[in-house]
Amino acid sequence: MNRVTAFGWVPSFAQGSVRDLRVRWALEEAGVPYGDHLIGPEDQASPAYRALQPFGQVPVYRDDKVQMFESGAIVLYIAQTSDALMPTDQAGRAMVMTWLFAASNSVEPMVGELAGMDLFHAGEDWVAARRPQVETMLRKRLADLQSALGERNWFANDVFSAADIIMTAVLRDLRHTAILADYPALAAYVARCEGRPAFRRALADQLAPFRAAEASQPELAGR
Ligand SMILES: N[C@@H](CCC(=O)N[C@@H](CS)C(=O)NCC(=O)O)C(=O)O
Repeated sequence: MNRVTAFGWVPSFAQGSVRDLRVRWALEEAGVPYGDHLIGPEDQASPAYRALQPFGQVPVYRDDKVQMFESGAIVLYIAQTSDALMPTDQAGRAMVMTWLFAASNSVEPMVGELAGMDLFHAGEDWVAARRPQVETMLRKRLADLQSALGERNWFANDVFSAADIIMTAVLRDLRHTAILADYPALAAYVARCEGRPAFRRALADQLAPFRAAEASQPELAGR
């Protein structure tokens, strides 16, 4: 059985953003059955888990051939086994890899810096000084990204691919802000991706254990 590690519970700000979502979504799009292995802080710290994921993070992915960490690499690996996520021609595959790395390396660092300030350091003095600069740089990057998308529906080859999984996951990390509304083509793109049945199933499967944990431990709800 293919297996993905995920957390048994996370605080509400992280629910729907934990990176096992990317892998679940890729597997759903590819039609690959899988199970999840839910972990908590003790597992994260254990030598056995560190042997699988050196930083104690999720996701880890295992199937009968490979054992991997890093969500982008895992999604790329799954894509290489499924033409639902990557075309078969070399030029098309190169474009998927290009946009997947663009999401991770050219968009995510700015989104991550902004989200990190908002979610972990809100109200701190240094954030008041730094956040406007980060938002300005991010908005420039989003404007360029929107121009690059142009009239197309999807980033690589104008066909849904693994690149759209990573790009959407990155852009969704702005949903605590109204920024994306200023880039209507990107907002519509994210909505289009979130409307895919595979995304909905993946999200529901990530959230289900959180709801179960909150039902059995009501003190967790709303945290
Ligand atoms: N670059 C890694 C990052 C993984 C990551 O940041 N995972 C987070 C959840 S989204 C995590 O496990 N955080 C807990 C921690 O760092 O202790 C990937 O994409 O897989």
